[in-house]
Order: sequence, then C-alpha cells, then structure tokens
Amino acid sequence: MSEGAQDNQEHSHRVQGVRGLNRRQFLAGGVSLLAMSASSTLFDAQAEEPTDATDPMRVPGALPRSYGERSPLEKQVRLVASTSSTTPLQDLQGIITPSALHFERHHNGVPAIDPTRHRLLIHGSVNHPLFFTVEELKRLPSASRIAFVECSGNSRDGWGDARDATAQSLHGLTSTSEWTGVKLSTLLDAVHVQREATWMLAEGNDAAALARSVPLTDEVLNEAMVCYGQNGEALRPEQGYPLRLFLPGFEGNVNVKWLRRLKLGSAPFMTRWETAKYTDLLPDGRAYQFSLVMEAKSVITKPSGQQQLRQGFHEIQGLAWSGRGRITTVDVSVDAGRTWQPAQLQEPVLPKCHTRFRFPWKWDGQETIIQSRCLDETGYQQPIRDALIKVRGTHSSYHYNGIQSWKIGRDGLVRNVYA
Ligand SMILES: Nc1nc2c(c(=O)[nH]1)N[C@H]1C(S)=C(S)[C@@H](COP(=O)(O)O)O[C@H]1N2
Ligand SMILES: [Mo]
Repeated sequence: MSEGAQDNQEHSHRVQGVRGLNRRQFLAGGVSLLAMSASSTLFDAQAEEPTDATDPMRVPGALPRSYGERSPLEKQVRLVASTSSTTPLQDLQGIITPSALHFERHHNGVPAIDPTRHRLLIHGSVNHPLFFTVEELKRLPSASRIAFVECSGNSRDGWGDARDATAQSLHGLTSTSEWTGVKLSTLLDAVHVQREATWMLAEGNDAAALARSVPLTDEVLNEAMVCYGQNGEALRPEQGYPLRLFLPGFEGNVNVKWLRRLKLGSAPFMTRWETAKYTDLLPDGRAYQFSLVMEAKSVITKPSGQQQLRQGFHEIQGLAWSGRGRITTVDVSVDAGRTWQPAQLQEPVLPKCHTRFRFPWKWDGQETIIQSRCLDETGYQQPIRDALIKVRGTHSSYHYNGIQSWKIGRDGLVRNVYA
C-alpha cells in the first residue's frame, strides 16, 4: 500500500481509536520499535471514542489569544519551598527550560521592580562612573547565549542520606535558558576601568541585598553578561527582572538578580555571601572560598526517582552539563556500574549548557541500578560518590556532583540509592 493510501485509510478509521495511528508510528520507527512493541502493552491503549461535542474535527477551535498558556492538561510544575523552587527535570524535553518552570532561589523574596525607574550603577576603580537605565542598556550591542544556571546547593542531599527522592527534588536547582543582554566587557569599556581593578562586586536590588565578588579573569571578561532577556522575552521577575548578571558556568549565587550595582576594586569585597555562606567546609576544618565553577554533572531523568517502570523498552534519557565547557561523553550503566556504554548526545551540544543524552534499553524486570557519568572537554569526569566524599568530606552543603544511582526494584519502582 502506498503511504498516501495508507494515510487515507487511517484517516477514515480515525474514530476507531489510536491503533491505526500507532501502526504508522511503528512503520516509521523501524524494526526495533516494532520488535519491542510486540513484547509490551505500552501501545495497546484504546482511546475513548469522541462524541460529536468533543470531537475536535466537529467543533470550531479556540480563538487566538494575546499571551499563550500551555494546554490545561499539562500538569508538570515546580516544587515550591519557602525560598526556592525546583525544575521538574523528569518532565522536560530537549534542553530549554520553559521560563515558567525555571528553578528559583531567592534569599528574601522576588522584588517588584519598575524597569523605567531601575538603574545600574558602575563605579569604584573606574575613571567614568555611570548610571544606565534599562532602556539605555538595551540600545547597546547585545548577544544571546543558551546556557545553564545551577545553584551550588543543587543535589546537596547527595552529601547526606536522601530517600524517596525524585530527579526534581534532588537535582532540580538547575535550568537552561537562552539569555540575552550586553557583554560585561562592553559596559566596562564604557566606564574606563582602572588598571588596579581585578575584582568586581555585584549587588542586587532585593531585600536580601545579595552581593558577591567576582574575579575579573579572562573567562569572566569574555563571557559575563548583564542580561535583560530570557527565552525570547524579558527576564521573568523570579529570574531577576529587569536585569541580572549572568556568569556562564559559575555557581548560581554569583548570577546576581535584580542587578543594581557593579563596583570595581583591587580585592574581593568579602561579603557575608562569600564568608558565612557559599564556602565549602573540608574534613580538616578549612574551607574552600570562591569555589565558583560548577563541575560536570549528569543525571538520568527518565526513568528516575519514584517513577513506576514497566518491563520492556525504555529510552533512558537525562541531562549532563559542565561549568567548564562542553560535555564530550555520557556513559550509561544499566548493571550497577559493572559495565558502561556511551549514550547518544542530542545536538546541539553547547558549552556550559544542559546536554540531553539518550540510551535505548529494555528492562527485563530484574532488580538493577542505572547510572550515568559524564566527561567534559577539559577531561574532567564526574566522580563516583565515594571518591567525591573522600576529597570533600560531608560537611559541605555545596557543589555535590557525584554519580546518581537509581535502583529499579522488581516491582518497577525507581528509588534513589547510594551505590
Ligand atoms: N539579588 C539576588 N540575586 C540572586 C539571589 C538572591 O537571593 N538575590 N539568589 C542567588 C542564588 S543562591 C541562585 S542559585 C540564583 C538562582 O537564580 P534563579 O532564581 O534565576 O534560578 O540566583 C542568585 N542571585
Ligand atoms: Mo544558590
């Protein structure tokens, strides 16, 4: 039968449910999909027959609307705590996090800022201190970049003894957006930075008055941006509307939101956010300070914690990212780390950006543990938990990037375990 004839036949059998459509999907999907469907009940669901009133081919559809919403049938949401919310990593597709699902972390709420009254001051060790309005900033040469933001407290339960966790509750303090703004170097050129300036203080216009020191390294000068855009529109209030400092690959905390001030100086400013907080206590009682880079991490999001698995075919999927550059390899183990096989990396694979990986797998119903580990372009490999703890101890709350293990029980329930 020709493809067209088959289409017509399927169209006329439309009201018979999803079987006809699935047949076409099988044919398009090739042999492996066909083989696996025979052994699974996944594709046998029979759709309810629409009545005239619910048949979308018999009633006119909705009218255009000025600002869109997702389908009311889509229910995935952020998990909200008092000062943060997590991205439902297990429900995402591709690499972009919808702005409405971008994780949030704020130390004293989301301020309401009028962009027409907001100013960014750049001062300190500069020859020409300047105030910028948001409008003035937007008139400057701009750039866009797709990259992740991750709170250094993400995955912190890995240091302890997390139970019944989900991909979202464990690892959901990271999201990826397309960020648009003005390069920091463009702004620094405008104020004529003095030779002595090697550090920069960034301060937010929120009730926490969060302020962090950033070293003016080549990396920062090349990559930092003052952003006003997120995924094609203005920043969301939760992400720093109207302006945020964006430092690709650096811990979330220095990506100062509601940015009001940049002050140049010759030393770090030693704010409470880099002394009392956001330092990493080591086993010997000393602490790392200014551990700004987010090291490589990966997590299988499908299947993941608290999901219920059926026997048969699954495309294992997950996300991998590194604050040092591109992800070059993600390996997957489906036998508790005994053997590893490379996963397919979904294009585009961008530096300092979530990268989706895929790995076809057939679950035979036996108890097992599935894991992923990633390698970045600097040759850094995500460590197993024991190796990480050996170096870092368990006193820290930040920068946990150990390999995530999901145990699948005979009952098909997926659980977080330490392997
Ligand atoms: N002004 C200000 N900036 C801030 C914060 C804050 O509380 N106030 N929280 C920081 C922390 S701890 C993180 S992890 C990121 C979170 O960014 P997001 O809320 O856009 O995901 O913003 C950072 N920037
Ligand atoms: Mo954070």
